[in-house]
This record gives sequence, C-alpha cells and structure tokens, in this order.
Amino acid sequence: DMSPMSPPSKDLVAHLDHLCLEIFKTRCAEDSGLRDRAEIRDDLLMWLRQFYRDIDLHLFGSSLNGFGGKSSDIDMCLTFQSNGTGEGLNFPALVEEIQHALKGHKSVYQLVAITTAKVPIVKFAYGRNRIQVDISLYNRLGIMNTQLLHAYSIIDPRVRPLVYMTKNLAKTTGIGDASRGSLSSYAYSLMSLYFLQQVSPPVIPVLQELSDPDVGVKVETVDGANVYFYRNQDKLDDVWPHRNENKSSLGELWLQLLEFYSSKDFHSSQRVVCIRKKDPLYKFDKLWTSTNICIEDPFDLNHNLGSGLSKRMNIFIVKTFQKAIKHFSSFPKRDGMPLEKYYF
Ligand code: 3AT
Ligand code: MG
Repeated sequence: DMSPMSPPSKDLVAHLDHLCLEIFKTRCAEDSGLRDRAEIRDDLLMWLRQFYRDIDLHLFGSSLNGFGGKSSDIDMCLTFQSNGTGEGLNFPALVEEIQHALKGHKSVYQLVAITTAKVPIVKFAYGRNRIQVDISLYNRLGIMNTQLLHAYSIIDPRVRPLVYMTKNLAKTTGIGDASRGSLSSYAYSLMSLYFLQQVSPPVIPVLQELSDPDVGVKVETVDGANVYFYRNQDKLDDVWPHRNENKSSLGELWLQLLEFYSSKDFHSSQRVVCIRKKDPLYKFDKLWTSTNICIEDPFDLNHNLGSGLSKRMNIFIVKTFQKAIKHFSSFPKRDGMPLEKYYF
C-alpha cells in the first residue's frame, strides 16, 4: 500500500487540473466578498468607537492572506492606539466588555465571549448571511503570519489553488475544526506551503531565509518573535533563481501533496512541518515527543499547531489523506457521478 505512486495517466492529470481550478474558483471569495469583509470591519469599528474612542480593528487570516473563501470566517484583532503592545490589559475582562458593547448592535447574533481560552475572543454571527466573526486582542503575530501567507500566495499561480484544495478537503471531511480536536485552516495552509517548499524542485522558496545580499537577513521583533521575511517580490528572482523550475501541473502537485502526507516516509521521519527553514527540523530538535503530526508556527516557534490532536484524530487525518488519493485517482467518474460532484 505504501509503494511509490505510479505516475498518473495524462487523462487523469488533465481531469484533476480542471477539477482543482473549478474547486478553486468556486471556493474563492469573489472580490465583492472581500469588500464585504472590509465593510463589516468598518461598521463594527464605528460601533465600538462609541465605547472606546481610540481603538483599531485589523482584519487578518483568510480575509487578507489570499486563501479566503465563501465559507471562511472573518478574523479581526482589536488594539488601542494608546497602547501599542497590549501591556497591562486584562484580556478576559476586556473581551467581556466588548461582548457587552456589541449587545446593542442590530446585525450581531449568537454573541459569546470565550474568556478561558489561551486566546480570549468574542465570537458572533453578523448580518443576514450570519457570517462568523472572531474578534481577538493584540494578535500581532496573527497579523504578521497573514502577511507571510499572502506573500507566498502570490509567488506562483499554483499556490492558491493547492491551499484551497487542502482547506476544502479538511472542511468537507471533518478534519478542519481545531475547536473540535482537529486542525485549524491555518494549520492546513502551513502544511500545503511546507509541501510546496519541500517538493523537488521547489515551487516556492523559504521567505524567512532569503535576503538581499547588500542588506542581509534582518531581525524584526514582534512580541518576542523574529517576524522577518523577504518582502521584495519584485526582486525575488534575484535572490531565489528557481521560479518555474518545477513544471508539475496543479493536478500532479495535488496528488503529490496527498501522497506526501499519506506516506509512512513522512510520518516515520519524525519531521516537523516547518515553513521557516529549508533544512529538516525534527521533533527531537524541539523536544516535541508526540507521535502525532507536529506543525511549527513560523513565528511563534514554541507553538505546535498539532498539540491539541488526539492519537485517534491524528490517525483519522492521515486516513483522510490516504482516502483522498484513492478518491482523486479514480478517473473520471465514480458510481456514475462526475468526480467534482462526489467530493467525499
Ligand atoms: P478560513 O478561511 O477562515 O477557514 P484562515 O486562513 O482564516 O482560514 P483560521 O480562521 O483558522 O484560518 O485562522 C485565522 C488566523 O488565526 C490565522 C492565524 O493567524 C490564527 N490562527 C488560527 N489557528 C491558529 C492556531 N492554532 N495557532 C495560532 N494561530 C492560529
Ligand atoms: Mg479565518
């Protein structure tokens, strides 16, 4: 079962290329959807400024990282202009206050404050479409990793469709909800990017290791983390001369990604999913003893996004990737139904 994949037929690849693009187009928020998100942010900001005059509300997550979809939530982060770092604030109490302030807003439904979580948030549904909104406080690393993911999303046209495919797989098969013991969308985005860095030849570079020769790798610190990454997209080809060396099509890469995370090779190697460096990082290096999949946050290096997984859920996730290989390799119809209609 773990034998190397035989190369997929031309017909299958052509079909998968088409399917990946179709799913990408369907899932991808239209520009109007993204505009709505900014408008919702503006509306909530105006409302909350009645109570707190010097706040800002920042969008982050998939509203801005290039991987947003129709079913995405809206992630926002609140800060005070008079307090750059959030030092001295009581986050759980503040989250309760914000909840209280939002109670009178006519478009806010199902309002709850989650004060006991590691990251306290206010959660609610907004407007007629009941779009899910999470407001957190001073998630400055969230804003930075949103920028990092966005930078990756525009390097190669295959990046966005592949991340959407992985997120879509996760959402449609029940392995994409961290609040229920699986992994967040963010974790699946990191897994997709890691595969695209590690595949040979790579599709994308490691932006946190690149620098202009005259400048060198800089250190930029936010909340104790080095958040430097290479931002000069116009000059990327000068510092990373491998763009377009990988000629694989979308469909081929999608099967390879599924194979990568299904394989015994990956899981027995004890490697950590780590997008901040090209050289392998091992669980041993991190003193992470789990046999489950470990995913290092690219900035918050002590944070393993897989730390909440049970053994059982980990097995279920690997099984889902394995099942997905079979599913996407069965060409072109299954049970008489077109593949795109039969998404698990
Ligand atoms: P959706 O399109 O909403 O499904 P997303 O990219 O917005 O995907 P999430 O909503 O899961 O991803 O997360 C939004 C941001 O919140 C991404 C990251 O900055 C932060 N985040 C999410 N999960 C974690 C986590 N487990 N640890 C640290 N930060 C996280
Ligand atoms: Mg989100």
